Amino acid sequence: MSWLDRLRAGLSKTRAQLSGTADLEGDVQAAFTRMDTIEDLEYALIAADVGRAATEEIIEDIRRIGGGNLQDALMQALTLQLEPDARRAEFRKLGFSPDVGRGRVDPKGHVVMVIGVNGVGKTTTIAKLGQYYMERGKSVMFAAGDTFRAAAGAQLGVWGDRLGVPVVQGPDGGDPAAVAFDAASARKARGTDLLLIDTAGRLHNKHNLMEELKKVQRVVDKADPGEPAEVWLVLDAVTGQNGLQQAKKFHESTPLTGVVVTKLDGTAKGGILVPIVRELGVPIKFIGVGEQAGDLQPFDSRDFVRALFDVQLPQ
Ligand SMILES: Nc1nc2c(ncn2[C@@H]2O[C@H](COP(=O)(O)OP(=O)(O)O)[C@@H](O)[C@H]2O)c(=O)[nH]1
Ligand SMILES: [Mg+2]
Repeated sequence: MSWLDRLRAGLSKTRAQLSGTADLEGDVQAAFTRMDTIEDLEYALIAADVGRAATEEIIEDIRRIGGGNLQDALMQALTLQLEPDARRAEFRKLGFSPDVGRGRVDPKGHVVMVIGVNGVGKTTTIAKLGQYYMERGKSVMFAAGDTFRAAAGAQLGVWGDRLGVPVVQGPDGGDPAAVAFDAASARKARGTDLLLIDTAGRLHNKHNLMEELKKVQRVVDKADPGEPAEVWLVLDAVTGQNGLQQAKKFHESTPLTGVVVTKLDGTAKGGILVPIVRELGVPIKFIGVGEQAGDLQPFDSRDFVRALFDVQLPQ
């Protein structure tokens, strides 16, 4: 299966939800004369977790586009919502350029710290990212910074063996900052291109997860000044608005440079990407559409929207 087929398959639940609720076959003018089409569309977007504010803007943008096929207009308006604020304003002013939404996923620097609550897919995503960057010629290391859950280090170790990626481990229950420090020092000494640091998603009450993540960040900066240049939050699309609220808390304490949204294959609420972009103001770097190492796609708003509507992509 090509990456595009995987993406299309992964988004099938959200697609079924949208096209099953709203009739997108007609043209824009007709839709605005028979308001029930627009109401169905609003309902479908909200049911897909796009959110009210974005839904209103989407309808406004479709009105602004003013003619042509309704699905085409919806696709343009949705693509716009998946762009960060500044770019969105620019595109509204200048029109829909063909270059809207091209993803850029090369990390700045050499260290990416991966954070998020338990079960969202952090460890799996690190494995997928390792494969992705190795396929593109980068050397990769992992750090097993989730020392709280006994199985977490072993899980990353298995992925490391499978992919041929060295994994820096600490003792179970040990200090994650110590593992991160050792890994960042080793990465620098070896000149490895990329270190991906796994972290805990939950701790005993007496510890504070947010404080610990900050500490991991500080010691990495001590071992290798300026790193981690990237902090990516992994968010499970199935948790929808809940996940978004958690993401905001993480962002307040450990400013994020990117988001990876996982499990888009398991939900009809793929529209959650819109409030993630709007409310977090952080770019989505990758999306996960399955459990295999290849089920990770760099996020590209245009490809995403086209795959969502099963429209053929140009090469
Ligand atoms: N369907 C699906 N499952 C995923 C995806 N990403 C991760 N998972 C699964 O989610 C579960 C938890 O993943 P894990 O990496 O251990 O989460 P962590 O606790 O955040 O490290 C595992 O069973 C993964 O296989 C995805 O994109 N789609
Ligand atoms: Mg894990």
